[in-house]
Amino acid sequence: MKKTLGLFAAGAVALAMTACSGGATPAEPGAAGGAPNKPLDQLVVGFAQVGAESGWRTANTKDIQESFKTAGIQLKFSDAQQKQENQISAIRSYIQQGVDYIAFSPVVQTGWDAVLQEAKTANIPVILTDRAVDSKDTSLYVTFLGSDFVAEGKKAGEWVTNEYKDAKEQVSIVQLEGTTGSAPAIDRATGFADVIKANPNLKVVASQTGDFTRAGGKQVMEAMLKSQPKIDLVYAHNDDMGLGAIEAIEAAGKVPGKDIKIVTVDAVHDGMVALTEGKINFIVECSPLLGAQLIDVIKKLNAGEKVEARIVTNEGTFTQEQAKEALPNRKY
Ligand code: GZL
Ligand code: ZN
Repeated sequence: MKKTLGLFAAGAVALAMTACSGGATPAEPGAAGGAPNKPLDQLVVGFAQVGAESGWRTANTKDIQESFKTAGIQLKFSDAQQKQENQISAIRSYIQQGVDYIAFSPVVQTGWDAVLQEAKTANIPVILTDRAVDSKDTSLYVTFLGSDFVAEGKKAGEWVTNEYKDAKEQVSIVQLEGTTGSAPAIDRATGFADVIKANPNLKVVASQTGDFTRAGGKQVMEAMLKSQPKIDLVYAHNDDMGLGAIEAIEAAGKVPGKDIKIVTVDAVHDGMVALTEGKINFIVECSPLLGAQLIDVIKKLNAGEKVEARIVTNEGTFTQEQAKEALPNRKY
């Protein structure tokens, strides 16, 4: 009897050992790589934000900070001023501090594998919010929570195609691109081009990055107004560059929304105001309100529950009429 008990006990210990060595069933509390099942007020999350380049970004930051406050989860927050090296060093510092989770919006798609591997080695799950990375190894992050930027580009293309369906001559389009190498800039250009190629009259005569900022949009638009004999429409990858383009168009003595139509993406407050004023003609929404979904992912991981590998935010589009309706009760 004594011998059997001894064997049983040894077996149980061995089982427990494997359970704590990281290959654990997620529900095993405290197991490395498993679910910590910590009380929420003991969780610490490191967030490496892109910067404060646009109205979208500041709305996104505010929403994330408020969501963590409401959830009672500690947030360490950094602003990388749109520099990848700053985001990488912020992520490294969160690894050093041994946070429970790391979340970030990668300023560009490439160059993340090394630091994400360091987080994985340290058993710190990483959550991508807003923008994606092009890492082939999807085990480097738990989920990508954010918009479908190709779909956003397609929605902009559909409006333009419809607006000019009866055009008999070339419609000259200039494109103000977002940050070079960023997922939204790459995908919004792809989606747009995919749709407008159906009508050979629709031609992108110039395309340049304004880095998602008002100043960038204004500078690029000033140059394009000088270099392009004719511009019928501006497709700006975000409202802020569209607002900068409005300043340049007005300074050139033309009427934005009429002489030169404008289509943008985001639907932040100032963009929606310009849409109600007719200076922008159509806006494709990109929601910055990712905080609640990020908290939900963290709670699920903490409880050892499954999380979808891709969580797409739902968002719509706005005409001038719809903007007038929506503006009074928008959160940002
Ligand atoms: C899109 C986001 C983009 C916004 C810009 O999800 O990454 O970055 O469209 C922001 O306004 O700067
Ligand atoms: Zn206002």
